Amino acid sequence: MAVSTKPAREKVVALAGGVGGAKLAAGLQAALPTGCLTVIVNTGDDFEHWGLHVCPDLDTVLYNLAGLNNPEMGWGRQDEAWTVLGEMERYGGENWFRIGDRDLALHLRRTEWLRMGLSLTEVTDRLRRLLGVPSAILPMCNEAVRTLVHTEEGDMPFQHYFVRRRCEPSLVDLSFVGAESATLSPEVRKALNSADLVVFCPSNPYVSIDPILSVPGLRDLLRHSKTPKLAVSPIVNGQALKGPAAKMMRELGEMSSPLTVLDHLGDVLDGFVIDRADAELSDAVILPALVTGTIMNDLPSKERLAQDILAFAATLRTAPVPSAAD
Ligand code: FO1
Repeated sequence: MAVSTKPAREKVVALAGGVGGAKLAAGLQAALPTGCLTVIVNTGDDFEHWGLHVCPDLDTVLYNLAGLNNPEMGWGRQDEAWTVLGEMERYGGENWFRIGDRDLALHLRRTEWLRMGLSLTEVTDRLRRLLGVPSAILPMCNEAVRTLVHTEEGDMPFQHYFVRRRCEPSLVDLSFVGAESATLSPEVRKALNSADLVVFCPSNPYVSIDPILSVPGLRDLLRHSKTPKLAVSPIVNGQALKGPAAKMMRELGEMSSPLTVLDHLGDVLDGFVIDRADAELSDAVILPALVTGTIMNDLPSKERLAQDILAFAATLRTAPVPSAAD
């Protein structure tokens, strides 16, 4: 009889932004029994383009968990075609944000369902079922929360800063417009309340994780929960695994280091995962630390990191609770 290497049916919630978050989510999905993973995804990057409701991080997670992601670009669909983008250029349509033909079908359907009155949570669940994804994917909330980037050149909506301006303008601050009126959806609340482990994926702390934590009640729920919560550093050897996190840290006057990530998120964490390249920092990590390989190039490396994280979390559960005198 074959012996399963998959762990017991513990429920894991992953908090994720785009590419780095989606990679670890795929590893967790592979490492866990079917249906045990819920991914709560940043929607601060969402915007309207060509009249369509675009949710870049939700789609990056969706495509990764469906095995349909484009590994070269990091975002969008594999085997993509660009006929519509070319035709849009012919008609003077905006072409700085590239929506491929296959991806376009998803955007049309999502926009149609939202206009019919479905919530973003319901639409996302329909899409993931249609793509055969066994894990739950939840937007951080149903209301519009939009990341606004304050730069030395003025304020910019997130995608204008990130894609149109290639993150070139120097960052001054960020705000999450609409966050004060957002609410915890019943699905997000239930997932967090019933989780056996919460994993902060190696996503940008400022523009992927902070918007999620900006949903009123979410940070407090995590802070007061007894469930182990750990984060994987998106900074390795002073560089971001992907995207502008290291540049942003420097522009905000911080060191581009895993310790800056820890400092930023530490109040909600019980453990921290850093790469072997940063092993010498482990003594400076004030929480229980796991030093392991965090670079994910293929499914085996994603699944290996997920297994390391699950084993580390088990040690956090059995560790004696420090007394106030410690
Ligand atoms: N990122 C780019 O750098 N250029 C693009 O043209 C682009 C198009 C795009 C279309 C659909 C989608 O879901 C994502 C897309 N992204 C693109 C990625 C995305 O905007 C960013 O990676 C995230 O918002 C940051 O996580």
